[in-house]
Amino acid sequence: MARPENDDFLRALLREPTTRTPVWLMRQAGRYLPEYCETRKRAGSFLELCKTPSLACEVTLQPLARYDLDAAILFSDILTIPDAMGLGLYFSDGEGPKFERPLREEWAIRDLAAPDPYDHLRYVLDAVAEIRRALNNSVPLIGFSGSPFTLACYMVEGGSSDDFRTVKTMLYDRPDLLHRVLEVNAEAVTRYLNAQIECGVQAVQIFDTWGGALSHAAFREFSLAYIERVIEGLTKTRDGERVPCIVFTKGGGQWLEAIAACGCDAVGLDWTTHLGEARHRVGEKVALQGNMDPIALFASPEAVAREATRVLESFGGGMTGHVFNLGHGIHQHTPPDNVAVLVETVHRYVRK
Ligand code: 1CP
Repeated sequence: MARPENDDFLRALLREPTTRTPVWLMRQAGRYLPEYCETRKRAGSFLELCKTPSLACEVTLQPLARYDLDAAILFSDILTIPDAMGLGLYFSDGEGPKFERPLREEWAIRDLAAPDPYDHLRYVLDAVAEIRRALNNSVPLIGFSGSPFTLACYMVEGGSSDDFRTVKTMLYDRPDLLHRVLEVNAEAVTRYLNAQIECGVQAVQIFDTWGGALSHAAFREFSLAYIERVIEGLTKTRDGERVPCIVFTKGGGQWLEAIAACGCDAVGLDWTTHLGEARHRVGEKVALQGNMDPIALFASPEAVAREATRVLESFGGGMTGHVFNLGHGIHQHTPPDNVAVLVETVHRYVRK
């Protein structure tokens, strides 16, 4: 299988020259798009949307129909893995994701097992195949998973949390139990990403959304070590092409060198790190992805263009290896027209 017609995103991840800076946006399909809200209503719920491949395919393509984006990202959620493990994922209105059976008891942790993605997560793999057919090799498709630790946060807390009190208490009181959860999660994530790769995704991103909530010492032991283990087990090439892996740890800027050494091809950065300084810190080791503050998209179109240009300039000239993105997912109340301004600004920019 040849590379897609527009392969700027893959080229940038591999630090090959590109004609323009490629751009995609974390959570680019979602509630800020009226057409997404319409499809979600038709699906009945967010989970039904995820579990119906034709609808997941439809919403994956929606942002690409509106904007000249350089990659598509599979429409799904990181919580499909714990759902497949039997924790009972549900969404209560306005409260975000929840689990019917959070992982608290020692016996439940001993019983936890990595699901077979071809069985319990078949709907995700079917969506991948359908999206690849629909994209018709125009742009690459990104697959993803949560990091073992970020998944454990939701599994042990039973939902979102402000302070991660339950999972961190386990970390300090019973590190053996948390390590056991993380081992199973690492196995589950590895199998899941490899299945996505086998079914057609051309790059993968590991979302370590909550790694930045850990102490300096705990980050390596409880998050990065398991990301490393996942990457070790990943399929590196498919049909003769490298399948690049991006690691995004929100709040991970201070650990950049360590993250860059975990075996990934690119590191995603939030908006608190200077791209040019990050580039000097990692040298030729990895590409960088990021890192505009998603809230900047609420400002005037002129301010959006100015901020995007500032981010592009901060990466610096004379080097390849920048994928433009936001520093975290796009906010649900973002004005859609400002996203068009952002994408055009990035594509028109000529690197000095
Ligand atoms: O009501 C709705 O429509 C649900 C909102 C929603 C959407 C659009 C959720 C629930 N998940 C998603 C899709 C999603 N989630 C995607 C695909 C969309 C795309 O990128 O185009 C991806 C990549 C995710 C990943 C995800 N889910 C993360 C990691 C990324 C991040 O933003 O940090 C996390 C932490 C989740 C958990 C989750 N799922 C949904 C919500 C609202 C949350 C966050 C809960 C929290 O704040 O703790």
